[in-house]
Amino acid sequence: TDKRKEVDLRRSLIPTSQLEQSVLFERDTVSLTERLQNSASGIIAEHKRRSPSKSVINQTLSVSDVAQGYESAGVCGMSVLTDGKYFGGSLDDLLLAKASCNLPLLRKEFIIHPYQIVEAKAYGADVILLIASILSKVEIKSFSELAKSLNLEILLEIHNEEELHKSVMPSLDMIGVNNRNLKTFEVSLETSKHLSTLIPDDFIKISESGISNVEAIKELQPYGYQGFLIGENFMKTDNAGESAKAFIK
Ligand code: IGP
Repeated sequence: TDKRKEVDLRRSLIPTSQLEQSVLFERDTVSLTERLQNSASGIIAEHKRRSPSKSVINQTLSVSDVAQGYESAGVCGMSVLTDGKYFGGSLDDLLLAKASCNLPLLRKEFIIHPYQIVEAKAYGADVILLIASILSKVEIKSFSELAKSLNLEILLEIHNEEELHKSVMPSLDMIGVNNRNLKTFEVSLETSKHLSTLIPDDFIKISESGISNVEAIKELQPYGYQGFLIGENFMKTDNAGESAKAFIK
C-alpha cells in the first residue's frame, strides 16, 4: 500500500536510532486519560483540514492558532491528523501543535508499522491511535506494548463487535467507537450506544465522529462515555477554539 511505501521511505530518511536521540523523544508525556477522568465535558478537539467524506473543511486556520484556541477553550486534549493523502495533515502539524500548547496530543494516523509509534513520540504525541479494522490482534498487542514502553497512551478504535472482541487486551487505555461507517461515511450515534455495554469497564470509553452539538454529548454520557472526539464541527468555523468553548462548561 501507499502508507507502507511512505513509512519505508521515512525510515530510510530518518532511522529509528536517530528519532530516539531527538529532543522530544526523551520527555515526560501528558496523560489524556487523567484529564478525561477529571473533566465534565471530555472534549478531544481535532485539527482536520479535509477528509475523504467532506473534502475541504478548513484550509486557512493555522495549526498553532487552532492549538492555542483549543487550549484556552479548556478541552482535554487535541487530535492532530498527520496523514497527508486523505486528510492533508503532516508530522510538522503535530510538531507545531506541540510547540503551541501543553495539551495532551493524539497522533491521528493509520499506524501500520512500529516506526510510526517512535515517530509519534519524537514529534510530540502523548497518545497514539490504533485502528482495529486495519490491524491483526498480534499487531495490536505488539504496537500497544511498544507505545506503553514509550509512555504513550493508546486509543483503540473500533466500529463493531468483532473488532472489539479481537482487540480487548490490558495494554490499551481507551476504546473509541467510531460513529462513522468508513465504507458508507454514514454517521450514527447508535453505534456508540450499542457498543457501550460490551466495552469492559477497565477502559475509558470515547465516542468518535459526527458529534455536532452538546445534546449529542448529553445523550452519550449515560452510556458511560467520558471522551468525545470532535473535528469537523469545530474546524468548519473560522474560529475553532471559540466553537469548542461552546461545548465546555
Ligand atoms: C472526528 P468528526 O466527524 O468530528 O470530524 O470526526 C474524528 O472522529 C475522525 O476524524 C476520525 C478519523 C479516524 C480520521 C475518527 N477515526 C481515523 C482518520 C482516521
